[in-house]
Amino acid sequence: MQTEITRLLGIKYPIIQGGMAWVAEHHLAAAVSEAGGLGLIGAASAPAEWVREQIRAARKLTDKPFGVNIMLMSPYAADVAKVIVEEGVQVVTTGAGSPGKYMEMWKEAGVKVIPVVASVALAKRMERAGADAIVAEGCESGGHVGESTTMTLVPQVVPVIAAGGIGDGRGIAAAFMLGAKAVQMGTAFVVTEEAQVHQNYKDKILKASDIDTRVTGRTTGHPVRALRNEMTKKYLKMEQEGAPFEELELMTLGGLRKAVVDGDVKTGSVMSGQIAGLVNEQMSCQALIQKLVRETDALIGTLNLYETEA
Ligand code: TUI
Repeated sequence: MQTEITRLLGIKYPIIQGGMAWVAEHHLAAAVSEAGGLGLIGAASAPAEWVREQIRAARKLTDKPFGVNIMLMSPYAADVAKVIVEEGVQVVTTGAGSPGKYMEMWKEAGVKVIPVVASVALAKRMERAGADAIVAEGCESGGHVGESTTMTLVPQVVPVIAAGGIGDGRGIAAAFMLGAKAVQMGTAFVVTEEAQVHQNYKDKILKASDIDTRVTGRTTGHPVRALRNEMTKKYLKMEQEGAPFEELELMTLGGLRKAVVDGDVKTGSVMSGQIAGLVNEQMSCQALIQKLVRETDALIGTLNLYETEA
């Protein structure tokens, strides 16, 4: 399954783990990289020194490449951007904004830059700015989402890393048919054994059906997809009634920690993609990646979709 993305990143399989806030810490990232994918540490809204410690801890668990995801709305984004260079991280992915102002520093340091985008326009801008690759993320994803679906977005950005709504080998094969050269998956990795996520959170994903996610914050400019619960119900009601922006924001941002760490899946924010309905089994990262590779290969292994000529 070698593609231009596996070669760029020096990984065995074209499978990248999403840089999920509170979820993507060093145990998960190292396990995914050890299993042949690309693990990511999600810097989210954490201080730069926490990110530095996470990078060093991941290095103790794997000598394979892993990356860091920067959430650009974080107040610490600029400091984290520097830590990435100082610690010699090979790959950075970015979310929730445009990484333009850090691009030069990273490129100079030889860091591979992969912005996550939700629109064709931003993908083109990032390509012009010197991005090494792009993740096109459809609105089936969990967390912060855009408007376009994976099915419509991916073929307009190729070659690309596809994200949003991918949960098994059929999804990966479909993404490759659309012109993707790798995939990024989040929800499927949340329920793995190595993910340091409260069991209540994992159980909610494992039990979810196809229609169980809601998007809050469409009116605040920060639409976030999460599994429906007391919080999403209250949020959507308050949003309809025109509650102030700050009050609404606090419910999702602070709520994610509550759900992931404390296991409060009633009033916390259980961010998840729509594919939760298909994610029904808890296993190790190694077992998951092996299953994905087997399934994908059985569907498209003979089609020669992996390699692209220059
Ligand atoms: O970033 C994500 N997903 C996320 S970030 C996150 S933390 C958070 N939690 C609550 C509210 C807000 C953030 C949870 N999930 N995915 C990548 C992604 N980036 N999807 C869409 C975008 C995006 C959005 C706007 C990229 C750029 C952008 O604006 C760019 C510009 O023009 O400045």
